[in-house]
Amino acid sequence: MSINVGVIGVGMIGQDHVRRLTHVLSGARVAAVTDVDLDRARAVARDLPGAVLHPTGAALVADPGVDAVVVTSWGPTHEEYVLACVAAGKQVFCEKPLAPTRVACERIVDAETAAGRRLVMVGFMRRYDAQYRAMKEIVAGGGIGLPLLMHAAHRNPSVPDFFTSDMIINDSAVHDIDVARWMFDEEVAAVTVLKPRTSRKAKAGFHDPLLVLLETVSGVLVDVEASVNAGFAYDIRGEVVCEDGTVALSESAGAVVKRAGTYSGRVPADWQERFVRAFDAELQCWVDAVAADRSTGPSAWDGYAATVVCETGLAALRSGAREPVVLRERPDLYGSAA
Ligand code: NAD
Ligand code: ISE
Repeated sequence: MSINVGVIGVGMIGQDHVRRLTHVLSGARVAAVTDVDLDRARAVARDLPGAVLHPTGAALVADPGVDAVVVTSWGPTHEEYVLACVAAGKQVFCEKPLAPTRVACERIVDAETAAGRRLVMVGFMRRYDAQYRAMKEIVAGGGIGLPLLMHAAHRNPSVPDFFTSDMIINDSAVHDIDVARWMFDEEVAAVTVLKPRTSRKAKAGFHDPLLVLLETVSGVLVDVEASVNAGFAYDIRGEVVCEDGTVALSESAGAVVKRAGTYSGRVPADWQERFVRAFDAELQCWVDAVAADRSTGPSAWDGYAATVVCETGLAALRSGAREPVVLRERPDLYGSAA
């Protein structure tokens, strides 16, 4: 049986998820779409046999022909749609961020807790990347001792004009924040943000790059270099330093060329290229879970915790000080591990 998915927000990643649901994954079809830009939604619907074009997200969620919903609209609009799905008892895959503020995420956590079952999955796709998974398996296996540190870099080649300085933390580094919580199965306890010399390529008023220092509850330190004008490519790095060894992401080029006394390989152009398989795997996992009527993946709590760490990071950026992360009590619904 194929599940009928409704997609709210068919911009860049929304269209990419429509493509993978339609042509790459199994067990789902896109049955309905909407967007505030209705012309855009109409154009997407035209290529989807039998898909319904809805005038609003609320109408799409209420459609009895929609079994589950993908939310890929702008971050500040996620809360409304996720809450509508929870109220309707429909599973929802929400792209990051779950919502951009702590209070909005708390409203979602409260609604889901009151519903008594997990219906929300947040799109932290790095958890489905083969390299990050291999790294986590080695750390969790304990063969190289307890983790002490993680070095990470998140280098974007460039960003669009609408990108703000704060987005370096809450749009880009949010992925590294989720990785830190997931890699070590614990919450982030404090954040410090350091400002190296600013790149000449940064817009006026931007601090780029930033060095975001996360401290986990047990004392693992994670340093994240977050750059959005790296220029050369999309370069994602990670290395966990343990007591008896280290484990690092490998280069993602499929092949290394040796020529004229040099060796070289491709660095991905953008996040779509670097994480294409991870996006496929995360959405297939969600489709399979919806079909089996169970929950999976990064939860609303994970979305909440990541947003709180981002807010704390922005406070640290402004204060220049080490800022403690204050989370509310974790509801039983979400288990105990981060
Ligand atoms: P986008 O601007 O290309 O697309 C967003 C779409 O949502 C647009 O078509 C817009 O018209 C529509 N929209 C806005 N408000 C709406 C509303 N109230 N109701 C319905 N539609 C609405 O943006 P994007 O790059 O596709 O990003 C969308 C979301 O996906 C963001 O939350 C972003 O952070 C996230 N994202 C995640 C990743 C990742 O790596 N996981 C990558 C890119 C984007
Ligand atoms: C984008 O929104 C993403 O989520 C990408 O994964 C990230 O690398 C990029 O910096 C963000 O702008």
